[in-house]
This record gives sequence, structure tokens and C-alpha cells, in this order.
Amino acid sequence: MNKKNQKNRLIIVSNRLPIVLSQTDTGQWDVKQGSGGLVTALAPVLRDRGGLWIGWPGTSELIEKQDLETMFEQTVKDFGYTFEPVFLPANLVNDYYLGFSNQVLWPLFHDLQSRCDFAPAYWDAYQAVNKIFARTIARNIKDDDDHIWVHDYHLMGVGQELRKIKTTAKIGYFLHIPFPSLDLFLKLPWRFHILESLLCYDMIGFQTQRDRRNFVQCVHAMLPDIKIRGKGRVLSTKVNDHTVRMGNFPISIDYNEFAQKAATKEVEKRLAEIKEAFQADQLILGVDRLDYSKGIPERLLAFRNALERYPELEKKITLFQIVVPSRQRIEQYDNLKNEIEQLVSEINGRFTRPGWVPIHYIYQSVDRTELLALYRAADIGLVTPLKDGMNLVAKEYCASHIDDNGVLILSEFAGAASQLHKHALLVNPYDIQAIADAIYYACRMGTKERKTRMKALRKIVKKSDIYWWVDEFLTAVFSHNLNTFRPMVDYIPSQDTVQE
Ligand code: GDG
Repeated sequence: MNKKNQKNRLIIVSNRLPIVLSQTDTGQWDVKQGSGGLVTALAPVLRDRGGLWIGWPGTSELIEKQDLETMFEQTVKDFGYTFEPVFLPANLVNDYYLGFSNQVLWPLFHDLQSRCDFAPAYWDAYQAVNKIFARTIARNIKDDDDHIWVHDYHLMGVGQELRKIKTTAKIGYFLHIPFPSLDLFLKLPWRFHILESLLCYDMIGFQTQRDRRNFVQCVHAMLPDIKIRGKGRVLSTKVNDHTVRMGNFPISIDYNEFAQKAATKEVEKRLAEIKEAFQADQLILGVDRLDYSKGIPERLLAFRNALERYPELEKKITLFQIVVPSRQRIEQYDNLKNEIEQLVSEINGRFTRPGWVPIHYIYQSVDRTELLALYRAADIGLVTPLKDGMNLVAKEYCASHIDDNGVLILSEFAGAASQLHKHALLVNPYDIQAIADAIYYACRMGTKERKTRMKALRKIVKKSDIYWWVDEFLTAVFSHNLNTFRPMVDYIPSQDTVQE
């Protein structure tokens, strides 16, 4: 019997398809699989089980719908699994994506309620798009044995829409961003709809115990008839005779790939060039998408504070800050870019000395070789989001530090702190002086302590890599074999006594 027939087919659903479209010299369109950690980890599972990835192809107005469909049919032969594009009407995309997803859910779930725009039209578009996704999934389900895995905040309502059209297949859901506390969640005008939609999934996966606890508290407060029970990683409840489970599964990276690529000749060469170019004792690295949740202005203020309070750092430290353009059509992101650039210019204007510029700032993405060389060159990784679901940069920095000689300064509000808190220097990202002190401490840290900390961090990231994450989630949702869970550390800063 064919191996693919023995297992349940897996259907992955995400807002965007993980593909790169490019045009050949002859004008033909070519489709390539994207290179992110999630797709790298899921591709073998999809190939093995026979699978399908459903999502919006993005801005592909230039390509005819028919051509795109033909191209995706070809992918089965090339990749061993295929893609199903979800075509969204142009009039809905803005309100669904830039509107509800990124001006309601994103800021609220990152504790930044003042940045929300609760426009009712956004909600209408969000519901309409979730319905379109559900119909596309339903059209592609072969039978109840198919397993569906829906990703992220753009698609919280897909499960409910599928249940409305009587889909009985198992559906797992994973939220990549944090889940907010009850007080914040209550601000959402559509709070009951969202909570009830989530409860239509068979499993709701969160990054950390803190997120899961926030969700459980919202259910207990808002829907008191629903009793959630259980201990450990996965809790469960019954909603209208349907069992819903919820657990925490911290996402990770392909550790071996980062560690191996960081050791290649290409990276070594760039590393030597970077070290030559930066003569400062300590190179500090920040890598972020342009987003107000990443705490970039606060980080720059902390760097300035360190230069003010510790004058001996003059000419000794350099901050290399990469900001990757993102969500460019939202005004708040433009304002943030201006704020960052003003701060960089003010700090450089004030502290630059002959032969030393304190901040090197680039507003563009760099290629993988450059990123790995920078991770390796950085004596200090400065990861200080105001709030973050996980933050993969923190894990990539550790995996790439193959000489073990680096210090991770990490926000206590990044999901990654739940696993890395013991060996990173943990900071409150709003506390500028505390970050400045951590920078000073890191600069003076002896090699022995640096290596001990980094070795321990790398061990944790290696043990719970992206393959582990995919495996844990799929096992929990689709095979019920909870005994296979490996124990793991989860830390909630100063709140571990709060009851769920
Ligand atoms: C969401 C959640 C959660 C960045 N700059 C460059 C570059 N990158 C890559 C990094 C990393 C990725 O982008 C960023 O991942 P993060 O996790 O830090 O952040 P989000 O994009 O906000 O992701 C987050 C994640 O989902 C997964 O669940 O951790 O909390 O917000 O992989 O390497 N890559 C290259 N050049 C760059 O300049 N090549």
C-alpha cells in the first residue's frame, strides 16, 4: 500500500502561501517554495502524508487566475505536495488584512490598545474573508480523515465557518502572536464572536503558558458555563458535546540548519570582513521587522542612556540595527520609521567621534549569509520587543553562535523568555535604564560566563527545534497520545501564582 494512503492527509491553512513567484526570461511565471522555518519543517510532513497548503497568493494581479492554478498543479510533481490559492476580492483585502488583522487584532493582542482602530467595516471584511477561506478548505477536503491545521490571527473564524457548513474533520489552530489578558480582550467589540469562534477548533495552540492562561481566564469570565479542566500542557473542555483542547507549544527554528550554515566558508568570509569593518570592542545587534511591538525606539533610548551613564563605553560599543520594511501602507508604520530615523540621527550626531559611529542602521532586509555573519559577529544580541508571540531572532542568534561567545539580552515579554529566561539577561523593555545596565553588564561579562550562558541557551534551542514543535502539535491534535510529550520549562515573569 502506498505510504501516503496510510496516513491522514494534512491541510495547512495560512493567510499567505509560502511561495515566491518569479518571471523567467521568456515571461513564464515560476513558483518556488519559500524558505522560512515553518515551511521547511512542514514540507517533509506534507510530502510524507500527501498534503496541501491553502492561502492567499498575495499581490499577483499580473498573473491570470488560470495560469496560477495550472502552476500549482505542477507543484505536486516538484514538491510532493501542492498549494491551493485563495483568491480574495480586492475590495476586501485592505479591510481584512491591513484593517482588522493589523489595526485591531495585532495591536490589541500586543497590549497596545491605543493603536487600535475598531472600524466596523474591518470586522465585516474579516468575517467575509474567513468565510471564503472556509469554503476553499471545504472544497478541498476529501474525507473526514483529512487533518486541517489553521495558522494565526488572520484566520480565527475559519473553524466556526467550517463547522457551520458541517465539516467534521479535525481542525487544529495555532496562534503565533500573544493572547491578551482579560482586561484587554474585553475592549474588543467582537470579543464574544472571537472567543466562540476559537472554541470551534479541536485544539487551540498558544506559544506560551501565559497566552493559554489569558485565554482560559477570558473563557471563564465571559462564558462561565464552560468549564475548562486539566493539568499540564494540554487542558480541555466540552462545548456543545464537542471536545476542545488548548495547549502551549513554543515555536522554534531549524537549529541544525542555522548552526551548519553559520559555519560555512561563505559566512566565515563575511564574518571576517564585518569584524575588520567594526573595530569596536563590542558589536551589539538588533534585527526586527518595522513594527511598534518590537520596541525599537525604546531600545535606541536605552543605548543612548548607556552612552550617557557609562562614558567609558565611548568608542567601545557599536549598535548594528537592521529594520526590515513591513506593512508599508499603514500610517503608524511610516511614523514609526520617522521616529527611529530621527533617534538614530540624534544619537549619532551627539556621540560620533573620529573613527567611530555608534549606530549603524539599515532599513532593508539582508540575505541569509549576511544575517548569519552578523549573528556570529555580534557580541551581544539585543532582543527587546514590548511584546512578542515568540521572537525567532532570539533563537536564531543563539543557534548561529557556534563559538558560544555571545550574550543574549532578552525582553521578559517575548514568548522566547518562557524557555530562555535563565541564561539570557532578562529585561523589562519599557525600562530604559535596566536595558542600559544590561548592555553595560554584557560588555563587561567574562568569557567564562558568556560561554556558560550561551551553551545552555543553545542546548535549549537545539532540544526544542521546529521539527519538535511540528511533531508536538500534530501529536497533540491528531493522535491524542499525550504521554509522548516531553517535559519543558515554561516561565511567566512574576505571575506564576495566578490561577487559570
Ligand atoms: C510572528 C510573531 C513569532 C528578519 N530580518 C531579516 C530576516 N528576518 C527573519 C528572521 C526571523 C523572522 O524574520 C522574524 O521572526 P520573528 O519571530 O522575530 O517575528 P514576526 O515576523 O513578528 O513573526 C512572532 C513568529 O511569528 C513565529 O511564530 O515568533 O512572535 O510575531 O526568522 O530571521 N531574514 C533575512 N534577512 C533579514 O534582514 N533573511
